[in-house]
Amino acid sequence: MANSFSLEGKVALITGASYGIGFAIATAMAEAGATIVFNDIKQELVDKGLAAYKEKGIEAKGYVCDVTDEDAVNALVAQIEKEVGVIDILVNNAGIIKRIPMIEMSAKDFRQVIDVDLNAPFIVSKAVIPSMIKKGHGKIINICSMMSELGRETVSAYAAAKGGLKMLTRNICSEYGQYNIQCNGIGPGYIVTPQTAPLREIQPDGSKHPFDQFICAKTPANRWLQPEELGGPAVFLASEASNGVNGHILYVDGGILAYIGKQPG
Ligand code: NAP
Ligand code: GCO
Repeated sequence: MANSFSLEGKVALITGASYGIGFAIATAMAEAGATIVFNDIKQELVDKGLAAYKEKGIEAKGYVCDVTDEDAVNALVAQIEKEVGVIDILVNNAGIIKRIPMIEMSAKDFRQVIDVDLNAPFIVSKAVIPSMIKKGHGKIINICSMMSELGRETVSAYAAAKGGLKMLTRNICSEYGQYNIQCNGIGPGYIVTPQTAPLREIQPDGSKHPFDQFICAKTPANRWLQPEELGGPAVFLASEASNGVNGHILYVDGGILAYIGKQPG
């Protein structure tokens, strides 16, 4: 059974993985035996990521690539296949959020979030699937969100993208499952990363950010999750242990979606 969780001999591309959730998932996959390849949008971030992986004893390969640029993504995949090998595991992790009330949000801002969080997973998946078909197997993991299921104020573009990503996950499953390609999602709850730092800022009076208090009250364990807590679920969905799982969104949220929330007082 242990071998079915092994990623030995597998090449994993994790997008936007210089730090944050992508870095944590890549680290876990490396510990399971995968060869790690990642990209980021700026060379300085790729260099920062390479140093961080090296510190953990991981010889990752890093490339500069904007995942919204289809030509750049196709060139990246070709370069990886030439320099490292065919991509067995793709994690569509790169993402942005803009927290703006919908009627104050420009169409440009809305489109930018959709571009990174939904169009890019389409572009990168489209680039890697042909070689997965030729190889006879593949794993695609889309990083979804609580906002794949729930809305909240100021995140209309992000929720629309992550809701769409849930359905793209199901559609890749439907179209390519016949080629032994499994496409699933991970839906993280509220994770301690730079993306959520503004929601956890200590207030001038030294108190916790109201949103921080809100999320703790919505989480049965009364805490935010750490990026490392996504590693095991990601290794599972990247391994042969999950070959029977397809089109599924695995929520790693500490129970938020199951819980009405702690009563005040
Ligand atoms: P993060 O700290 O903001 O990291 C996002 C990464 O994506 C950064 O390395 C960023 O690079 C990269 N990126 C952004 N746009 C890119 C582009 N066009 N091309 C290539 N790379 C790009 O975010 P995170 O918290 O680790 O989140 C990672 C994923 O998990 C995202 O999809 C996010 O929506 C999702 N998620 C996060 C949480 C959470 O609570 N943190 C919960 C659920 C889902 P730059 O630094 O150069 O922008
Ligand atoms: C927000 C947060 C969330 C998290 C995550 C929750 O503003 O509500 O940024 O969107 O990033 O997606 O699963």
